[in-house]
Amino acid sequence: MDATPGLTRDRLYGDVNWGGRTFRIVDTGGLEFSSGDRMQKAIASQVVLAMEEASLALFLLDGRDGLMPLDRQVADWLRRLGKPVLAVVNKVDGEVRPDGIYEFAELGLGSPWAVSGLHGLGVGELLDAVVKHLPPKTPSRETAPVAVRIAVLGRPNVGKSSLINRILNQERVLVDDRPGTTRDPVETEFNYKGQRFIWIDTAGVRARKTVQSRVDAVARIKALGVITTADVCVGVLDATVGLLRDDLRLLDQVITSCKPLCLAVNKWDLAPRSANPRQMAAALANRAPFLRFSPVVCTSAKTGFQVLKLIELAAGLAAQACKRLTSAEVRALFEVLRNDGKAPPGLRHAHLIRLSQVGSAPPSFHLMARTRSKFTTLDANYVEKVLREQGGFEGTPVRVKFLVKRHT
Ligand SMILES: Nc1nc2c(ncn2[C@@H]2O[C@H](COP(=O)(O)OP(=O)(O)OP(=O)(O)O)[C@@H](O)[C@H]2O)c(=O)[nH]1
Ligand SMILES: [Mg+2]
Repeated sequence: MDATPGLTRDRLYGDVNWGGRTFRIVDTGGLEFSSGDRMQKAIASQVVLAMEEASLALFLLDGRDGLMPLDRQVADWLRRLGKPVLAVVNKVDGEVRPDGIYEFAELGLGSPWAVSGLHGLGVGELLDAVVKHLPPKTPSRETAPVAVRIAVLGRPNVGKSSLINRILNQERVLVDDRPGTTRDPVETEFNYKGQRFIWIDTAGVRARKTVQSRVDAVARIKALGVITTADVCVGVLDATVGLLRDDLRLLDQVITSCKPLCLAVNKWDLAPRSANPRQMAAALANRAPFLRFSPVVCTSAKTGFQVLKLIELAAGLAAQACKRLTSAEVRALFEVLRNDGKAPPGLRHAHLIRLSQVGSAPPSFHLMARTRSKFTTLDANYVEKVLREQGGFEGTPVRVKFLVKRHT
């Protein structure tokens, strides 16, 4: 049995509870340094942004490739950002280059930490090291009621800034009818029904291919960077335009970042009279199945239609994502998974022995079996569906990791 919070597939990120501390691991874009390429610089600027807020950096290296010349460049560059850096060598799984990690000591970042994302090996030791580098605990910060951070994302000109203005009922954010008005994410704090919120208005995001200027590229990276710091994301669409490929790319980014998402179909005042919100929601889910868990609300920043509903929806999703089930609730879900005759074969044939919730925001679960069974995507989707629908996580991405109990 192992405990590997925040670790899915071969990536480390998310909120982690470890050694009595709670901290967030942010996954940045992959870094490459090549001949002054504009987009690579933009990716580097995303890392700089992430580092401004970070207490330390984990520099992930590929243990199968060994030390590459680029790694030295990146190590030097990271060191110059002035925060502690730990070298983490990933995908070391015993069979491949068992001693290969030591060459990474040459980076001058201290002894490298070997982990296997796939097997969860070495993760506990790494997290112990992370905790040692965290700033001293400030009780007030970790226990104070935190504001819900809501990132508002969408293509240019869909009405993101107007929505926020309408919500606040004041002209706090610049509104203009030219696309590309908002450049930097703008944070606005307010209270609604006793809850603190921070609304983050972002620049309209276009597909990377159509991004022309460096200013646009940086605005795009900043908008996407906001996703990782948000508790919940609002994807704004234009009712008169519908769902475009640019929207899909952006929304997919939210889902792969495991953030709860709700959709605002804005400019509803301009929709044809025959348009119907329920049909709209169904059409969106049909067009993009990955959106089928995301609640949809049709809004108008112009008339104020449903904008408070949007806040309530976002607040509800944020609360859902942080929810911890009681052990009785987890046991009840486990009984459903174990006894459901309709479950896919991988699950039905596995000797399931336990389900546990190992984290929240995103809700993360470990499902343990006695024997190694062939779990497929079908099984994973099924488990996620049961947890989402019966565990009360309807609008939230849920993570599940299958574990096999080791024989002792
Ligand atoms: N009719 C109507 N017009 C709207 C609505 N929401 C926004 N608009 C108009 O759409 C235009 C763009 O609005 P913005 O709020 O600046 O759009 P944005 O998404 O913030 O744009 P960028 O910051 O460029 O990404 C403005 O002319 C708004 O007045 C709405 O609900 N109904
Ligand atoms: Mg704007």
